[in-house]
Amino acid sequence: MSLTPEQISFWETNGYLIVPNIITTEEAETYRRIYDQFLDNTIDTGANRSDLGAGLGDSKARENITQIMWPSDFVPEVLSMPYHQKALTIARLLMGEDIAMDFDMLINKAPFTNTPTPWHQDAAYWIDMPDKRAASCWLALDEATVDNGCMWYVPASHLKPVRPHHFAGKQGGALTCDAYEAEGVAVELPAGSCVFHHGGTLHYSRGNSTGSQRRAFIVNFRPQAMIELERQKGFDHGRSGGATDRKVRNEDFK
Ligand SMILES: O=C(O)CCC(=O)C(=O)O
Repeated sequence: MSLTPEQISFWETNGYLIVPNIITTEEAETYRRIYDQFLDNTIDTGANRSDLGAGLGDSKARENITQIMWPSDFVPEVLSMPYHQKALTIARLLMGEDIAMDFDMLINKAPFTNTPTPWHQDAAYWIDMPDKRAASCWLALDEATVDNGCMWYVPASHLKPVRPHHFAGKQGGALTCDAYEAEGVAVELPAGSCVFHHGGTLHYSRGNSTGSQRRAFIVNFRPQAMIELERQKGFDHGRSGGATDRKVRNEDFK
């Protein structure tokens, strides 16, 4: 994998970057097979599975937005498969050789669940870290469209302070802040393509109003030293306690 200077400059300026075809069509099929074993609970993820859209929708599905933390803890083979390997290579090209995987997660929008992921910046979920380099790679395993919930980004928002966040629902769950589609750009992707976004980049997705799944496999990267700092402070992105890492962290923002 390699990136052009233009791609790196786009990332630095806009806080996101599309990488087409990070995996092949055949590989995407393999990932979808694994993914469906998570969705139908053949692979039981216990407290690592939760509803990111709790209190935000009223779909008949098990969750409004299915979120499964740390799939690679349940299927460690994925760590040596092409997606994690190539995404790490790209993350290092974007941010430096000291970058490592912090965590991975699955976010699925089941058919007709119609629940937007509220506008937020990932940094709002995390403890404050002296080194702010961080990127998530969002891989589409189904074609991602505006109607089934592709990602939207506010370009260059990673260069500005994190906006104040609050819980989107009445009883916790997802965080959100004030932001609007008019500020953003929609990133539609074919299956097998991905988009990287910086930890400070504002993003959101509409609900899935279509009759098929919108499966996304996300891997997050940051400097190894910052991962070690997080773990020292007991912060592991729900590895040990499900979704309990979800807190409003505005007080941490400097
Ligand atoms: O898949 C989504 O709708 C949201 C994903 C997201 O917020 C993220 O990857 O940080």
